[in-house]
Amino acid sequence: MLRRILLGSALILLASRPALAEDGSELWLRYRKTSDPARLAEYRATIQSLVMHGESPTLTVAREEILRGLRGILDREVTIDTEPTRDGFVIVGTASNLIPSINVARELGKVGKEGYVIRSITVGGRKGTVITANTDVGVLYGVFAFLRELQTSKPIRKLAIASGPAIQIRMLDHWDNLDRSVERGYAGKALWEWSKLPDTLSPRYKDYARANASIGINGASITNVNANAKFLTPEYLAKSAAIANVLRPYGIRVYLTARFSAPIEIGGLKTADPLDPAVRKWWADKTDEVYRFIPDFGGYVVKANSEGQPGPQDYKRTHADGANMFADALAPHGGVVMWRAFVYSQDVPTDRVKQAYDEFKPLDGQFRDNVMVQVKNGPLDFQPREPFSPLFGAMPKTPLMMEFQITKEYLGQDTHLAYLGALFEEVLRADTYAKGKGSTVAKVIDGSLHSYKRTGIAGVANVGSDVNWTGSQFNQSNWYAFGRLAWNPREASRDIADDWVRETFTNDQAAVARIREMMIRSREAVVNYMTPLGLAHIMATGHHYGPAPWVKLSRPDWSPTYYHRADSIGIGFDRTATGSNAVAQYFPAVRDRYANRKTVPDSVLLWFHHVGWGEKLSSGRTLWDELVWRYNAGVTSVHDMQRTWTNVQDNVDPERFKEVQSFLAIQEKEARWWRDAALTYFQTFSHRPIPAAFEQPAHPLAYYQQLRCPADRNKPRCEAIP
Ligand code: GCW
Repeated sequence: MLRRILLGSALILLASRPALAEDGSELWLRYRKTSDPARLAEYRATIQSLVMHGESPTLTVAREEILRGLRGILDREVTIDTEPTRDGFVIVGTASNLIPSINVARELGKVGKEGYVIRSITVGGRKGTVITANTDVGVLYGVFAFLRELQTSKPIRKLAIASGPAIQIRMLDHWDNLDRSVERGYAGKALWEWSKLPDTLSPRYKDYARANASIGINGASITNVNANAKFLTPEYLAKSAAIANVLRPYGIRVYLTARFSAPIEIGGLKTADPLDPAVRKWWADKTDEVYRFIPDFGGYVVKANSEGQPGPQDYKRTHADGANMFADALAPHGGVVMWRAFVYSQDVPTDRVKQAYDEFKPLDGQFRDNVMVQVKNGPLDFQPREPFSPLFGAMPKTPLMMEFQITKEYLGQDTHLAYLGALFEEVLRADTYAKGKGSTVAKVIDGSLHSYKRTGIAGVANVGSDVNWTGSQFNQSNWYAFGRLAWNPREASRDIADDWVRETFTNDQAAVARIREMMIRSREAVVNYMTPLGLAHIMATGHHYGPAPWVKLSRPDWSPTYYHRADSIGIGFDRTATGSNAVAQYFPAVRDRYANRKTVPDSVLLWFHHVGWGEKLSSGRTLWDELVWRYNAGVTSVHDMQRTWTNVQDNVDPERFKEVQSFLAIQEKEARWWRDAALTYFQTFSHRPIPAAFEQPAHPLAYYQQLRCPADRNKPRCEAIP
């Protein structure tokens, strides 16, 4: 009887204890108990004690992290030892903190300053594991890598891992404003609580740092490139310094965006001319001041003479004059300036996609050696698909950084599931032929092609104040994939997705495979239902969310009609010699492949060619039929994604399952909206029917043209979409 009463109350207790909220806030650092019993037994036998010497802020957080991770994964505490005196020791530290009998000098010689070595070893007859590196931050990265092995349920009895980053600067660019709005942010407000800083530090700063360090990110530009000079005032430098203090132990340096006209706006000068001595002195003094606040400040990110931002051309100076001014101010402190190549102007009569190359290529060799030129992955603007920017490979004397956009401005933003690992990989593996076959974009970025002394890669951040950090559960995977590829640009996006799914959702083999394959195909799905066959920039004006291929603005370079050029003959932008000849900016092998209708891949066909509606493509279908086919394939892919997700229901917690499911429902509706809006519009030119085998658009064109979809996710969406 007593037993029954006790049992009963235990049950009540259990039922009333709130379940651990699976809201996505833990990202991929969930550290849940290993689910496979055999694996758990292996881990418990192999990891019994922690031996960790050495003191530093970075080693402290490394210790904190490994204990936290092991506690969760093993579901028990590990013993802290001073010596590896029992089987199952894990010894962690830089070589100088280890014991002399562990010799890993040879491996450490290969992994560089930030790399790590994880190896199964025997010391004095005791079996254990060593996690070591040349620096403290390398140790931290090693700890995260070890925890990843455990979280992904890998065997750990015979570890022999050695890894170092291929790229030096691996950073996130936040487009965060002073009022906590985020340009192109779809995850709530900015992380940085400017009004409460520097006195109050949100605990999220530290979790942000942990997440970044876990994937090797070592820089954060914390302010918008559409910059506000106020960020450079002492009041705000103190706030940035407070953030830098939290990020520092995690190996992350802070960068700031510099508004070119700051000397006028906050310095009281009459000019911002980069060759004016007073202006140069102002920046030198300002930079000294920044370093007094943030001694390891990384440098400036600058958007100049782009989309209305001030810049050196306002004073008839070149981008090199502008960049070099900052470089000179930063050089005494070891900082770098990241000068963005995202420039175009409606006053320049050429094709917008040619302008960055035309502007920057002639400047190769004119930049100081602490200038890096930051180039978007494609020549236009973060579209679902673009060919790689022709600048990659074209500036052998100037270190070019890659700029990817993790926040999916043009790929469905918060709600649509699109795994960008596939996009990043496609660009990194693209062959520029700058020095013959095999001259991939990755080799430009990692410096190996042109022996750049500095190397870097930036991702426009998708994080914000939302509980799940990124606006959706799956958007987390894009942050993750960016970091992993920044560390190793040759890694397969499929493997990265596999790890992410295991760390984030489940280690169940079948479920992992299903979710991973869904992710791999998701980006192409978006390409198909938004901009198939090399179409681009046919999104609605301003917010860039829904379709609006019919829009014609007074600025052609912002107009969808400028980009698709549909007419009674066909569709597409002729960028060959008979058109804008943008294709000539590529090295001959690439140029010839793209310029030739017989060899250009369908994926970029309409980017380079104006193609007749009735022309036959490689599929045997006419262009029009192919367009219809692709738009429908996009919708079908979303149906497949919905089915896949339903199939993994048992492997995913109900909270996140539901959230993803409801977003997929939005995506399905909106994929059809995209398809029907685009096809009914393009049909006004092609005058061809949508083959009967396909679902016919539910409404006439006029209906789609009057739909409005607000950019703000908190406002009602396009509810009327069928
Ligand atoms: O993609 C476009 C965006 C702008 C952005 C700009 C840029 C920060 O629509 O919002 O401004 O690119 O990269 O500078």
